[in-house]
Amino acid sequence: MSAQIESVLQEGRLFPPPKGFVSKAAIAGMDQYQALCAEAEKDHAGFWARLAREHLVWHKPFSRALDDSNAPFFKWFDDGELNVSWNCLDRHLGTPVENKTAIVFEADDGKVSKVTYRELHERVCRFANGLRALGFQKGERAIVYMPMSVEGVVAMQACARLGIIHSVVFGGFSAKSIHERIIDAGATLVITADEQVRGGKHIPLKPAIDEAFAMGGCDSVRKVVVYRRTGGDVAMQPGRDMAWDEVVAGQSAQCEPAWVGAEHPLFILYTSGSTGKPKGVQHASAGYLLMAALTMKWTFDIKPEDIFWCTADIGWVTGHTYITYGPLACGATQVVFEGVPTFPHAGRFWEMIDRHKVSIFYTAPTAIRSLVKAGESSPDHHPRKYDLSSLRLLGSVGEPINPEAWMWYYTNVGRERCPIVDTWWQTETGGHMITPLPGVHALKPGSCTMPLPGVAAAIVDETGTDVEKGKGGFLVIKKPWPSMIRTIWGDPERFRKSYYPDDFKGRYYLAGDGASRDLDGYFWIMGRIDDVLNVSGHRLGTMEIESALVSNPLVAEAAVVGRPDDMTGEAVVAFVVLKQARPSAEEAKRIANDLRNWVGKEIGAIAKPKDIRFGENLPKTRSGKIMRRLLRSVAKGEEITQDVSTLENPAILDQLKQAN
Ligand code: 6R9
Repeated sequence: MSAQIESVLQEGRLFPPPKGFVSKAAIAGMDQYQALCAEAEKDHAGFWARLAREHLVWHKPFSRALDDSNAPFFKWFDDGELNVSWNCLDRHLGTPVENKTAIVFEADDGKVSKVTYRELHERVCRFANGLRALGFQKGERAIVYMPMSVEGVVAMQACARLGIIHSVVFGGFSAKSIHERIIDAGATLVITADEQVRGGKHIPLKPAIDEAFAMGGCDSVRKVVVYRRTGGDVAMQPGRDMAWDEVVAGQSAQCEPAWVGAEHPLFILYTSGSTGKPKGVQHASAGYLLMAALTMKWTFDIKPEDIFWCTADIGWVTGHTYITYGPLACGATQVVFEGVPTFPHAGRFWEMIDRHKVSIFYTAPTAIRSLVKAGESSPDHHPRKYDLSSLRLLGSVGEPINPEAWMWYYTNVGRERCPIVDTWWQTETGGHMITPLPGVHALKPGSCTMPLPGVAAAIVDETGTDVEKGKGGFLVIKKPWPSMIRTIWGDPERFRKSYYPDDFKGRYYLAGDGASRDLDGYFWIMGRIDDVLNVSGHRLGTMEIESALVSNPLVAEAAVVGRPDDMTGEAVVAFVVLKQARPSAEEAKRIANDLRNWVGKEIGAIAKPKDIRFGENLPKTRSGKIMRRLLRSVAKGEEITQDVSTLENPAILDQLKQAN
């Protein structure tokens, strides 16, 4: 890691906030930022309590901010009551926001439709009433497997309105992944669509649900609601499956929300960890919503006239916080996009920014990298060909952004006028944690700069002691914060072990990222320190992919590592030992292809290994541990300079070096 740290710490370019920005920003200048930090430092719980009173509307006020009596199972604003959907919709009724556009939806084929806050409220109420009429109530779990659509947002908001805990499964995940999540969450309801449309192609969704049911054990589910996106031909099982239109038919446009305690779980979102099984990250209602609303104001400086566009999918946490909840809680107008950045051409994003006069644009480094390539190779679709003068702020999320991609984004998209907020956060943190504030921080390409006020981020060594500036270490958060993960659904012990491990005496939240601070106190994120890969901004556990591979009848053993990749950040490389003798080159190609598709079916297309190598064995220590460090070097094509004296079977390395 140290070579990496050295190279980024040499980044000397500095971009101060534009003058006009500072005076109008929600946090206007370094003095205000420091004053907020000092307020939090003085009274951490009191600071968050003040913000929770100012930014949320409570049905019943809370009397206590933080309950840390059962740490690390922290509770925030525990005796207060509210409803998250009420805070996103009803609070705007009777205000000028009521008739404002909430969502500008652009379909894959370019068709645009708009929904005002009043209309969105009506649609959420009708759907919630329909679910209520079917007997669904507070505390039940719903799997949402939906395309990017207004209905996807409506489904999530309707669940929140009734206190039903949603668990959105990304539309790219396989039937097997849905099956696992239905069972782990004990879901009673599934909300899906016939098909999704991306890049001009129809991709089936409902058939994946049927396939999941066919695997057995999904008896907890009482209803599957199917939204008709394309009218594609899908099987409907009488009694169990019901059309969306049927659910809302005849329902009232008013729906009394279920008032819930602040700590009532709002959602579960599965994410990859160090072991084979994805973790159901559980979030609470009030604390989560507070951070969603607050960071819209602090980080994105959202103003009534802004047009906000977050390009994430609602299947990831970014889509939860910065599509379904944050923008609505702030009464903002946002763009929701069904399709992909390169269809029908590589200028789609820039064309849409121009068409909808987007002023705040939030995307991922992987999308930027692919558009750099596309724009350079097809000059007609380069961002400079479009009118991007509506933009005033850019954002990045999901993985470290390399300084070259940052400069391209800053120059070609932001035209050197727009600050870039490089927001570091995680599924577990609920909202931004370390990020520039556009009216405060001078930017350094590749650095997420400084923690938000009230976020006690630090870098420590393995004993939990702060490291000196300029040195690398573990990124931790030393104090609880309102939008933090509450537990892993059904597995509190795994929560404690994963995030508050005994190594740090259980004191600090361990993020799982390596990081360093430079002499100015800026944070630089170096990537995961655990067995989690970041492929195109998506988290994938190496163990998860290994389990998928070994479940194939041909495979005896598998080890998966990451390799740096220009386009996807990291690429998946799998080392596989087959049960049969080592295959011929020809056969190896075919089996590698079959195994790729197998992983696609087991987890989802994003997890398919880019490179599969076969060997008679894997490099192991005499005690039988796979030497992953070595495999990482082999995957990168590096000379092996590590000590191999503990290696049981050194000859194996030569076999594994041969790519297929
Ligand atoms: C929001 C989200 C979390 C992991 C995180 C880190 C990486 C996210 C980043 C970043 C550097 C940034 N990550 N944002 N690394 N700079 N601005 O992506 O959540 O899918 O849970 O991933 O992504 O490694 O630990 P999630």
